[in-house]
Amino acid sequence: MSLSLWTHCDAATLQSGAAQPYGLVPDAALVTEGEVIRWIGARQELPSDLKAQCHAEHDCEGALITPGLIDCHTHLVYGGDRAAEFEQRLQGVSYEAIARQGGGIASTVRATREASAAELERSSAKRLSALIAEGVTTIEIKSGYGLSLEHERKCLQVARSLGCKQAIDVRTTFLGAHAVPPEFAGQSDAYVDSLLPMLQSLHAEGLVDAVDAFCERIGFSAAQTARVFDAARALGLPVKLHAEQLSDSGGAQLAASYGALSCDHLEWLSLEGAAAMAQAGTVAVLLPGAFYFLRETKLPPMDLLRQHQVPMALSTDCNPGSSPCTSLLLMLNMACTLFRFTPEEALAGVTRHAAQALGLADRGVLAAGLRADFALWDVAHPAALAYAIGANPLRASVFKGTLR
Ligand code: DI6
Ligand code: FE
Repeated sequence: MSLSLWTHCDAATLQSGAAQPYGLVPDAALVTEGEVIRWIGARQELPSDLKAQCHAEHDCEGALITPGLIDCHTHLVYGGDRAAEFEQRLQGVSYEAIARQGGGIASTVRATREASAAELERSSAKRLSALIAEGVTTIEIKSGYGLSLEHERKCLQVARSLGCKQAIDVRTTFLGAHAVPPEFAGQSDAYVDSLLPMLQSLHAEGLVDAVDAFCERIGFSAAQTARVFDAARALGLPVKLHAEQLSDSGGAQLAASYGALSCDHLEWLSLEGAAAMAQAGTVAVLLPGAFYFLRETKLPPMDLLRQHQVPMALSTDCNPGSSPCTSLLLMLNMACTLFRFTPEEALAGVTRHAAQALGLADRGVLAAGLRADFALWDVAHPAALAYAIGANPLRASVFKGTLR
């Protein structure tokens, strides 16, 4: 396998416990071997025999290198949009009230069911391209707007297909327990019954990497969520949960008891919930786009999460209802301004901790032996990535060792 050398750069490795903030290595060198990082460190310490084996050399012209960004919570594949609902909300109708009137998620379910796979792929590919253009190399995509075997399958197949056609790694999550579809109106338990064989089929078809649910008073109860998680556990699939977004439903404790990879949203997280997550090693995925777009006022308990040393990830939550957002860089900025993340916490939130939220140990930091997914930025300091609003300083990105 041929080796490539990357020099004339500073590297923010994001390695945990590094002596320097951001794991920063000034004047770094990086050696890739195929899809993997073979060596990274200070250029002066690069072993000469390794350097001699490098067939290609890339001059990064002073760029800052970070791990490829990871968007660990998206609902990227959907039909239609909710611009009219946005107008309603601006006139004072709440997100929950719209959902109760049959709008909200249900309206996107209608549009998603009506769309062909090709149409869904076309609209989703545009959103995905916007994320890739900001250095995203891994994305999680949830189902949850199909809500029947046929339409959940269609959405998950579109997600897989996007991952085959674009230079990005797609991880899929089954979110059948997102809302009760119209054909099960008033029968949410019967709908949950139907999810169990649905999950089995989709998993057998290789379409599911993890399982999620919306545990909320306008979603599913803790008991219903537990049944979905039992089905996931029987199939050996990891779980994650939309928890405590609009109220404290005890979802975090429940998810932690299943060893969940992550709990997401968490504005209403309690002390007990945070302690349970810390104990289980569950990542907190915070979603400032949804907080902003729904004009929420209850902040996630950042100090509680820090005290319990719960790893914090950040994501776009890209979806048509609560976060129609395709900029992960904007989330860095919003996490700092709205949630009081430090820029270093924010960058760890879209790299190291986002990888952890997906259960992926082979990426999220720059280190020997890990995937050669990284981004080259036209910035002098990593804090600049969280600082700018609406700028895109990406110069290039590398996916599995190849410039894209
Ligand atoms: N919470 C969210 O923020 C998204 N899903 C969820 O369970 C929003 C989904 C939507 O409004 O379409
Ligand atoms: Fe979400």
